[in-house]
Amino acid sequence: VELELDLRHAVADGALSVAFQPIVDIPTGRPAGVEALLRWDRPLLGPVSPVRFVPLLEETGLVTVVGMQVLRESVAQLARWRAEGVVDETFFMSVNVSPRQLLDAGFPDAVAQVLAEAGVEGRALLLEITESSMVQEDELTLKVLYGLRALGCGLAVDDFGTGYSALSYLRRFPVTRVKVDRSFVDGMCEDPSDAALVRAVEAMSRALGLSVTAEGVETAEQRDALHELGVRYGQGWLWGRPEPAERCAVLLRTAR
Ligand code: G
Ligand code: G
Ligand code: NA
Ligand code: MN
Repeated sequence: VELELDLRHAVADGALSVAFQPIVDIPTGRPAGVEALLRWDRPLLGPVSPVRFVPLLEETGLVTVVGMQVLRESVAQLARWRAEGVVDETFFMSVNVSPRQLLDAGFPDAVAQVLAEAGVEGRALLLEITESSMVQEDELTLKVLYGLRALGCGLAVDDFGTGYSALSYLRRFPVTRVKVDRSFVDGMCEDPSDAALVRAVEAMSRALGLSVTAEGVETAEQRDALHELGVRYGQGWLWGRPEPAERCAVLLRTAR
């Protein structure tokens, strides 16, 4: 309860920030995009994990307001990086979207407005949705997702393989990418069944025309194993941690 109060103040004071983590094209080793990740650093008390405060944002409904702030800030950051020559037009910004945001029929229009304000095309924006957004086979969610696709935005299924994983939703929902959960990447060099799962997700995605990003890549051995399996994109500490925009930009400039 105390945390919730602090969070309300943090939101009101604009005390939440956004960190950026590179998503790398594995064959070339070059950053292809970044994921925007919300951060909350409490004065005196230090950082609070999003695993704790994102659910609070969702329960309180604050996630719709904060979600739009993250989106606006991230798209504006992409426009700045383009203007500064840090990234090119193909570089994408990936932003997390909570199930609740997808139940707002006005969300695609709001996204369109954010993009227009920054002068960024929809195809440069990737929205990460969770499997839980798709278990409720909600007409409204579907309509919103199609609205986002109509803007040119990509749709990635986050933490793929950890949720309900009804594969039929990959057919029903207009997704363009899956993000293989880091628990599978973690074990893939030791546990043959984890490697088999990553291989299967890659093959299935290829057949369906979906891109794949592997999350939580920490070692060169994991990167090489992913490369061998044909996984195109990777994200993880091997290439960079989530960092404030200025620090991330240094990494993007040097890794180009
Ligand atoms: O990397 P990290 O520990 O920061 O992220 C933990 C979780 O918080 C992830 O599942 C991530 O999807 C979620 N998260 C981070 N930023 C956002 C955000 O802006 N919106 C939503 N809805 N979830 C986020
Ligand atoms: O949205 P999502 O649940 O995918 O959020 C990504 C989470 O994974 C964030 O909490 C981020 O800090 C974390 N993360 C990113 N790269 C790595 C990594 O290489 N190792 C570990 N352990 N965590 C990572
Ligand atoms: Na994510
Ligand atoms: Mn994830």
